[in-house]
Amino acid sequence: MNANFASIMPQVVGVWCEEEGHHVSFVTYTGFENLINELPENVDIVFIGAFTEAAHTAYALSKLFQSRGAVTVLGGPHARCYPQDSIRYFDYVVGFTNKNVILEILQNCSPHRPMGLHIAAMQQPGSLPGVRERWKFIEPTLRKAPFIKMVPMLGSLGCPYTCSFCIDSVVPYQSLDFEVMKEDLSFLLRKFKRPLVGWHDPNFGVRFDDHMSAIEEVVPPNSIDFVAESSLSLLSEPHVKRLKRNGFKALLPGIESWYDLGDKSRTGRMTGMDKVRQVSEQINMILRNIPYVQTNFVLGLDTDNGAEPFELTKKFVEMTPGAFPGYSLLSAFGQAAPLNLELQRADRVLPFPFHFLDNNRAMNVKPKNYSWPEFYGHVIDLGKHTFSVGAIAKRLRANKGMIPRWMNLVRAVSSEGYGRRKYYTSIQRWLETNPQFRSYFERETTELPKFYEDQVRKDLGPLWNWLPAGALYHDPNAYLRSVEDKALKEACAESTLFPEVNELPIVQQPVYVAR
Ligand code: B12
Ligand code: SF4
Repeated sequence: MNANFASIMPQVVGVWCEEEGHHVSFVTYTGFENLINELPENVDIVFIGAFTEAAHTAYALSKLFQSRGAVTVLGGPHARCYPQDSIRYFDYVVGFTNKNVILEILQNCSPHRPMGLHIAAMQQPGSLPGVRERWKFIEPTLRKAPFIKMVPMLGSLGCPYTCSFCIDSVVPYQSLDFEVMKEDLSFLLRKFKRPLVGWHDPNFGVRFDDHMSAIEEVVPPNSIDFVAESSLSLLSEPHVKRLKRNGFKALLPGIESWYDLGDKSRTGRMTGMDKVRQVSEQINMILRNIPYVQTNFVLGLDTDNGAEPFELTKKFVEMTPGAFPGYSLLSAFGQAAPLNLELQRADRVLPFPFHFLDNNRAMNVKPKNYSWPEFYGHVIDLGKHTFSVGAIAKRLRANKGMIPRWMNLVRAVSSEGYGRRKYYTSIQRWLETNPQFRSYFERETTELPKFYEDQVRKDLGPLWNWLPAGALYHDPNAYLRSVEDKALKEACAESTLFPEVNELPIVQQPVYVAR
């Protein structure tokens, strides 16, 4: 499936560069290719889009390309979350990106070392090239997807909700151009017998009627399959029925917690078992209309205490057998969300190497109400319950259609269900038996347990040799420091008493580029 999850923005950057007359080579790394063999030779400038879990791959690639004389640029979730670390390894690191940001870089195109330039647009772009313009980059990516071919589309940016842990909690909601969207859907109907579209909107359907009307204008009922992430507050029965009529086949609503974030699940102040009952009823209603539903939970939020939250999730799994529960461990991705400042102030963020920050392989926030072995004990127990033979069989019986059944079975018995259970069990065992491992988790040492280093080395393969020295380590409080440095500099700007303030490390506020 990995090629189906490729991001939109690298394709957009490709389009913008070509519009400026540049020759573009485009490579999507899905995790399986021999990446070094796929890299183009003789490039002047390289744009890399990376999630934090791919940061080390990106850092190694940057070093490799710089050694060949190229200028390197990092964009994407890692650049947005960890600019302070990324500027050590790239010539440019970008936040919000519009065409002007890219043009500025193309014109400047020079090495900035040892510290790169951090630049950003003031806000999310007002428009982006659609599928038709991105097609020459989408097509080779989908060739890497053997069976299912999902085309990524975007109808909106930002979100009106304010879930404290989310990167979009402070980004205003905006719709993208409905005309471009309609043109793209018509284009896809000419390209495929039955297209499959994955909406990358952070929260699909905020302007529900406008969005659906645009789809209905150009797509004959049920002739494109759609997949979307949406919040329960938007998924009332009439809305769900309209989604069904229009070919929506999979929805991924976030439940997150039984004690918090009631707004997005329309449960208001309702908590505990009452919330479980209401949400379960709603998800079962969705499942009567939409064949595939994944319900997302965040484990380890500060509102969780004791066994109860986990027991409630088990109850939910029993009462909602057709849904596939997706569990994420609470993660503080650098400067993604204001909540992370609080966590860094409380010294609760751990410096796990970026490679493990994918919401699963490491939880980089010290839980407020659990010891580490206790927390992992609950997570393992929940995994055992969710992916027990009985629960899997019940899920398959509750699902309709071959594809949902097959997907749920594969996800349960592969690296996701069984694999994570095994992985968490080994973490718990190490926590109980290896004092150095436990000390790292307790923040008593920053010396990285070999267990982690070995995995990065194995996963990076030949790129390990290009990983810059020290890149396995980062400052988990860099966001806090950048905010405090800035405040200190501003406070002392007029003062001659503190000349040393100008010697402080670079304040990582981006250079903003106008729209
Ligand atoms: C859609 C989405 C997905 C989709 C598509 C993923 C993909 N490859 O794009 C799916 C469902 C597959 C997915 C999966 C995952 N996701 Co996700 N996902 C999102 C979501 C909801 C929207 C991102 C988006 O496309 N926005 C629209 C684009 C246009 O805006 P943007 O991302 O803000 O990008 C701007 C800039 O960063 C920049 N930019 C972006 N990319 C690039 C690239 C270049 C080259 C340049 C120059 C600029 C640039 O330009 C954009 C315009 O300003 C965000 C949450 C959110 N609310 O934003 C999480 C988010 C990005 N996901 C996240 C995570 C952790 C994951 C998973 C690891 C979860 C998991 N355990 O499986 C996987 C990893 C997938 C992977 N490696 O590809 C985290 C990333 C944190 C981080 N620092 O890494 C986020 C931020 C959610 C969170 N926890 O807060 N995800
Ligand atoms: S509803 Fe989703 S996208 Fe919106 S702030 Fe909450 S988690 Fe983020």
